[in-house]
Amino acid sequence: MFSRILIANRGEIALRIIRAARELGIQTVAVHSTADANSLHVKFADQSFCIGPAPSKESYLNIPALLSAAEVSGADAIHPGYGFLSENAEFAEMVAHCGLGWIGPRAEMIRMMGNKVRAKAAMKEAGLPQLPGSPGVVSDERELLKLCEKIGFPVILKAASGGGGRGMKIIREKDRDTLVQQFRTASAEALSAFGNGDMYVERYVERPRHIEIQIVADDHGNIIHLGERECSVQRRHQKMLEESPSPAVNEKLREKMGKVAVEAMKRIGYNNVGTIEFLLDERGDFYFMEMNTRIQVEHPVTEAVTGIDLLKEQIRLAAGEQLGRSQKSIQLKGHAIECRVNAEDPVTFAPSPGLITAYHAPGGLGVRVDSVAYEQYRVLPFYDSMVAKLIVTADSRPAAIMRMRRSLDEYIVEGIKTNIPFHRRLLAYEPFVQGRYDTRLVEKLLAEPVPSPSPQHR
Ligand code: MV4
Repeated sequence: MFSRILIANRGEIALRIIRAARELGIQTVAVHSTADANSLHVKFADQSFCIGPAPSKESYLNIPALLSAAEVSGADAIHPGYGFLSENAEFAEMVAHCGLGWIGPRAEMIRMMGNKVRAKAAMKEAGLPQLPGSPGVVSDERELLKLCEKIGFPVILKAASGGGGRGMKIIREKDRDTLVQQFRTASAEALSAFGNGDMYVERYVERPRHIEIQIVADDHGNIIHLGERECSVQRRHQKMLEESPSPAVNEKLREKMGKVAVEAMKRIGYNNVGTIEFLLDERGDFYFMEMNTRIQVEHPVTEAVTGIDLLKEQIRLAAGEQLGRSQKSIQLKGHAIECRVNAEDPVTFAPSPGLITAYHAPGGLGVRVDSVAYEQYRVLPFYDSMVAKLIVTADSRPAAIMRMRRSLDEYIVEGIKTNIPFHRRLLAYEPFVQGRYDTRLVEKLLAEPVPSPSPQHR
């Protein structure tokens, strides 16, 4: 087992990693930018190092500074958290070359999944169902036209190095000029955004749900899944709320998705934790979309329904320990919902960094708050605007919704704007309450007239 891990991250996930490490008896090393010097992840770690000024490029993305801190501190492994360098294969490789443990999958897995075309090809080979589409990169406009004829409209153009919805174009009908023009624009945009203009094409699924399967794998070939998370509640590809289980997935479908996911991971020799994203269409058919090779923001909903500490598992597995659980031992119990509480305007969604002047987090049975916020904490403009994850667990989905509503009502955050009022609306929105929704839910909600706030929320 590791004896000291360095956390190459900040905010709630850095704290979450510290908590897991402590429970495993592992010492922790925090790194921070000058702006984060007083943050809780620095206070709670056994050691800390300032690695640069506030901008991420000069601090949390500063590889030489991170590796130096690892060396000076005597750390024997690095946990990258999510975002920042968590899916940077070169960094994972350098960490390994320095003789340090990498708390994540092997660099080759990160590299494979980072290129969406390579990932699709590998996952097709490994048996995951896929939408009709280009077998690889679309080489030119002639090939694109031919492929679209075969696939049928609508189609979607995606960037090979994209992901998370960046660099996509939907083309609804067969029109040569539109197609060629959209292809050129998309490719040019991808080139400037990701340094790679490679594009691929797929049949476009209308009104899909985004369902992802959590994978846990050791270095000895043992692989299981921990069920699914429903991630369709998004705005502009930013997830706002996640739940597990998905209201759209029954036992039979879960078993089917889980089985093909685990089988595919066995075939490629995947290790550590990972998430396979699927599109689920209205007929109940599902298709591989992308794979994430990191611990995800929304991992707590899976922890809540499985009772498994995913971070402790991840660290243990990275140290070479056996999984020590069978698929049969995994039982989903109850229902969990996570709301991402962001420092942003609830109507315009513009970031709203600043000083929190009053703070009181909800509590009580079945309520978990993962956050580094407190009264007098300053939400910084340099980093993402998530200030807390509010996770509730209850016996059933209706009970979880009631618990989330009362938790949101208890949450006091003053001095900055937050999206808590948005979450209140969402938790009262009939399509959400019914569990009958798809990736357009937030758009539909935002098209409705804004209700006037109830007396206790003014
Ligand atoms: C799609 C799709 C429909 N058909 N692919 C968006 C994020 C990126 N990972 C893939 N995305 C989509 N790919 C096909 N063939 C619809 C989306 C999509 C979406 C997916 C998941 C969650 C929210 C979404 C919002 C809009 C579009």
